[in-house]
Amino acid sequence: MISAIETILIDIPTIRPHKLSVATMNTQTLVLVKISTEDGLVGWGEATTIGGLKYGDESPESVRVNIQQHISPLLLQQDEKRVGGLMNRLRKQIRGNRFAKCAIETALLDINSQRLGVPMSELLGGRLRDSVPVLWTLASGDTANDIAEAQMMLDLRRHNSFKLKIGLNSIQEDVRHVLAIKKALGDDVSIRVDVNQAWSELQATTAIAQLQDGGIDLIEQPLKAENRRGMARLTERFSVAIMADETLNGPQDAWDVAQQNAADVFAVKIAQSGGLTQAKELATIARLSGISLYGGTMLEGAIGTIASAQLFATFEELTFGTELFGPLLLTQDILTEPLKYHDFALELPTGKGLGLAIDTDKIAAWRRQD
Ligand code: MUC
Ligand code: MG
Repeated sequence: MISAIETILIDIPTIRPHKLSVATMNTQTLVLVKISTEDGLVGWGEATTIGGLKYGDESPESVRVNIQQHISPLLLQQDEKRVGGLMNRLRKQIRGNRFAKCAIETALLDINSQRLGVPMSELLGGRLRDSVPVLWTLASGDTANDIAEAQMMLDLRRHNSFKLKIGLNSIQEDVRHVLAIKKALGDDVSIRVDVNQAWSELQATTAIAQLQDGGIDLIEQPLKAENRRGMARLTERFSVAIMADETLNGPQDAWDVAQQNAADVFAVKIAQSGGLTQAKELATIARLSGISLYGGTMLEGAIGTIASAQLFATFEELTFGTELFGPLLLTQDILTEPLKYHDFALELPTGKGLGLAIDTDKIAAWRRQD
């Protein structure tokens, strides 16, 4: 039986300002959900987002209040083993709140896989790989700093693909910035861009032509999430891969994007999809539609990152790798043993459940007190 559900907020400074077209992040607020059972098991989930309400429509504070006031009463004293039934109940009685639902589902799956003594990936269809490739996002806002940062990551053998956050400056400045980095890092390094919806279709057409000529590998969400017909026109027009991100807020969106040929690649995000099961449905829709996969992030800490990795490890096709570097952007982590990033990849834990060594003392000391 579920005996307690707690939502914990922790504000952690980033290692440097992280500049997106929608927000500059100097701190990240981890939104952690802890579910306890009457027989003493504890499961963790995460509902972290980016930039308060600047990126998504749930804030850390709204997740906490909605879990407390509306979601917990539907779950307390229920059998935690009935994950599908409980999530179905939430989907029927709670509109939206995909991040909150994802955190709850993750914590329930954590408990159930611990009880079975298997890694969470085994409850998600089964692990097909023991690590996932991880890129790094260059978003310092300065070309020379970004090149130095990339060079350091290459030397450390931590990342050999880079995503550049653009859309804040003029098209000319952005294209110059991206192509200077591509030139400095050379042909063997994959460079992608994420525009976070900042361009009009006309701007996108001009910029993508130049980025494609310059050898850029992937263009992420260039247009507004609502403009799928525009995304379809770009996908048709250019050979460089066009990726859908903010437009994918669950399986129905994935289906519509696939039907409209509005992307070559899906960025699958567990929270944006409304949970691990729905994120898996996105991947199935992609597979059946000939769309490639990329494992996305909301720059979560260790819990959301490893929950995502547990799912992405069940994907046979993961052509564009993942961006599960969230914990590396933070100055502190909540584990007693750090995650294993090496050889341009994140190693999947082999332990039961999420497989993380969570430091509850740190969480108790750092949690927001209000
Ligand atoms: C996004 O839009 O993909 C992922 C990496 C990063 O730097 O920002 C995010 C969100
Ligand atoms: Mg994105």
